[in-house]
Amino acid sequence: AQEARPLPEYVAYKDADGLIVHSNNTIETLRSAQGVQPVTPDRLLYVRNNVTPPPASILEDRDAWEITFEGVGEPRTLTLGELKTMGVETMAMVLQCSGNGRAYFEHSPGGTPWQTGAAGCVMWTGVPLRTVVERLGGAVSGVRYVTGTGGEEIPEGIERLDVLVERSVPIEALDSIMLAWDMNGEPISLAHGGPLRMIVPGYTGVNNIKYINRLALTEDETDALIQATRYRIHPVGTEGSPEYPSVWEMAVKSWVTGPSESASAGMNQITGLAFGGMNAVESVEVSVDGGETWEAAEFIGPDLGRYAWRAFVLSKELEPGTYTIVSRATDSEGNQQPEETEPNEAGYNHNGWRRPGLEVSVA
Ligand code: MSS
Repeated sequence: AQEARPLPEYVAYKDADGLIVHSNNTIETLRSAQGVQPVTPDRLLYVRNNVTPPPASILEDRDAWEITFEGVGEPRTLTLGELKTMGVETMAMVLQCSGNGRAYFEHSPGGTPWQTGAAGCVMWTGVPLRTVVERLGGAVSGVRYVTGTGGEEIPEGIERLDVLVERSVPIEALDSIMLAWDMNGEPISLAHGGPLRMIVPGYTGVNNIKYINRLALTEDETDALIQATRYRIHPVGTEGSPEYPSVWEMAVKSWVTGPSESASAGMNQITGLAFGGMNAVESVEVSVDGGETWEAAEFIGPDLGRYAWRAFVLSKELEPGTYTIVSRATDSEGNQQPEETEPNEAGYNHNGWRRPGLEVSVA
């Protein structure tokens, strides 16, 4: 077996026993550690950085952090301290990497082979973007996107647009976007984007720009490659380009978190997590025979709203034998997880129910 990699310095406080370290910038949560937790604590939350995070010194004086607003009536730069005076709200949201579940695509896409752990449910506190935009004179006419820019320093000699973490999302998201400074009731850690992060509820991880220092309402999508060619849904064997859909809205999804490989005969609690992406999750079914027959699971724990996930359980007697346990969720609009996800070259947006199934032997 491959030796487990140690946690990198900037996330040394995290819980190594509940995490899989793929690389310094890609760390996922073990399913068993996700369990039935309605909110994922920082110490277990997955990490994905496309470039090296900024130095921790950016957190020394959080309220002095500056963000420039463009594409509004009165463009200007505001400090985080000023943003905090404008409004405050708290929202729970599933933060999920676009590549979560990539390991389940049969064509072995390049990139981190995330299983179910590049996802967490997080409470964000911050100011609604709508409030800030209104204070700055409203959106100028003709804008179609909200474009956020990450505050990482781009090293000399590297083409800026090749590595810049800058994403554009459709202007419709303006009404739900939050500029957040707290995560789970604490100032956001460096790993997760402090001092200030753009939160786009229902959208995949990459759209949630950490260390945001510029927010522009724009007519066009950014030319940064992370938008133009990467994070696009395109057929296997093709190159990404702006003609293909971007990874934006998340779809309904669920997976089982326990029991893991082995269990004892008798009563068992089959647990998991389910969310609807853009819509609330409505119901979940569990199958212990690989999808031949299904039984309704029950939600447990609090309902933290449309963009949050919910834990579920099916209490079930299991005789000795081998079981293939899978779950299948349905959202409030009646959308149900497919059995398989249509393959796409880079392995994004996996939400098929079959492949994340658990083989459990009961003795
Ligand atoms: N932001 C910034 N600034 N940078 C980077 O790198 N990344 C992305 C987001 N944001 C980045 C950002 C991604 S890609 C993801 S997932 C996310 O983030 C993650 O988060 P956390 O907190 O978990 O780490 Mo995929 O779709």
